Amino acid sequence: MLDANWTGTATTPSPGLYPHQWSWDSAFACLGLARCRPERAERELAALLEAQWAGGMIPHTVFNADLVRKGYFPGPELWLSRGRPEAPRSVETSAITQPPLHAFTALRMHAAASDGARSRAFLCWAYPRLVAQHGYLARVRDVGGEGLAAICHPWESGLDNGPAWDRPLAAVQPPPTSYARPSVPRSQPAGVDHERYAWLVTAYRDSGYAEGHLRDEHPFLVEDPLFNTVYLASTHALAEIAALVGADPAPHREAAERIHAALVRRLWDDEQRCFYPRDLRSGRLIRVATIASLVPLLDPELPVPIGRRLADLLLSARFAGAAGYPVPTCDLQASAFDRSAYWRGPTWVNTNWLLWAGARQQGMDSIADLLYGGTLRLIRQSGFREFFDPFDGSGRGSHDYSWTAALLLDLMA
Ligand code: 9WN
Repeated sequence: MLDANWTGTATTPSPGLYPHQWSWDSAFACLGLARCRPERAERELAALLEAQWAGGMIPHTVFNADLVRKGYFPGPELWLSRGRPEAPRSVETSAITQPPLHAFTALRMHAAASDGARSRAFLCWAYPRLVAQHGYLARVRDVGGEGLAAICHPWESGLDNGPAWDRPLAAVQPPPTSYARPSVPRSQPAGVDHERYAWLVTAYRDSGYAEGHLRDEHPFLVEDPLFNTVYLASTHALAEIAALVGADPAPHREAAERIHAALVRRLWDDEQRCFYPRDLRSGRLIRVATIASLVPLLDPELPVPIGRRLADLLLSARFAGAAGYPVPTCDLQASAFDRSAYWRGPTWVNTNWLLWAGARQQGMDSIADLLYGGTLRLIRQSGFREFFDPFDGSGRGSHDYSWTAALLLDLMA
């Protein structure tokens, strides 16, 4: 299936619904391809890094020129990257990013490589590009000033219509005539506010994708625990890659220390015993427990008492404890929970994988086993679906979804 989804430069997330290259989908695909198709994994990560913008931003979508007419929205006509001096010349891309899992993935690819010399040469090529990606996040996205990277659009979180974005998105008020709904019908996500999504893009685009616009005017700016934990894990990986390619790991270690400290200081709510996103426009935490609240398990420096509280929350009746097919992406007891609505409740394999890697990181073996077994059971029962009902495990969304298959390969390696 992954071979069938290969375009020659990337693994499409799902051939019909998502025909282009996506940033974090490619990272997940590479984790799965690392052992069985190592050269292809390098080609895939290289294709993404070649689409990097001059300031270091890795776009969340790289459009396949042969397929743009297939009608995926948001296509290149929304972003208008072509001809922009800071955008790549060879391909059209989006102008926002996604969770920066790439340095983490590159290190795992190297660890799995049987041809050490080729793999090291790839790391030498990728390292300065990954450094530039992290430099962009530190320079442009640390609007809060304490080390975390802010996202400027729900699409950047990877969890597009997650309930944590409801409140900050409601504060975004597009002018009535700003945008016409696309005529192309989309099966997912259900219930998304396409007007607001598109308006956020056009407001940013009309500023010339200006860094100052993001900092001073952009109406949606949030520090998310999933995005920042992935950023932290990749920063640790960058230190290890630096040592492998003969560069200085010290600045990456310092950056990781700063991100870790800010993650706990700014996003951990000790009273509610939960990580929450922080809305930089209101200055407040967004107190909806979602799967993103649990991802900081991937922080190797997580204080032990916080790790225990996250484990309790994960196993409670709010998440794994009352779902036959864990882990639901939203607190089962939250009013926003919806068992079939994309990122508002269903179980996804990539978030299960992040929690599985986090549980292993914390030495929580029984939780890692639960996530491993539960994920295999879902796929055995329902196939390589995009997402799954957390109560009966039935498949939802598209078929032949790449990261579901790729992460199964990694789990079983
Ligand atoms: C917008 C490709 C992507 C994933 C995201 C998922 C969905 C796009 C969409 O599909 O987002 O980027 O059209 O809804 O939410 O996580 O990367 O699989």
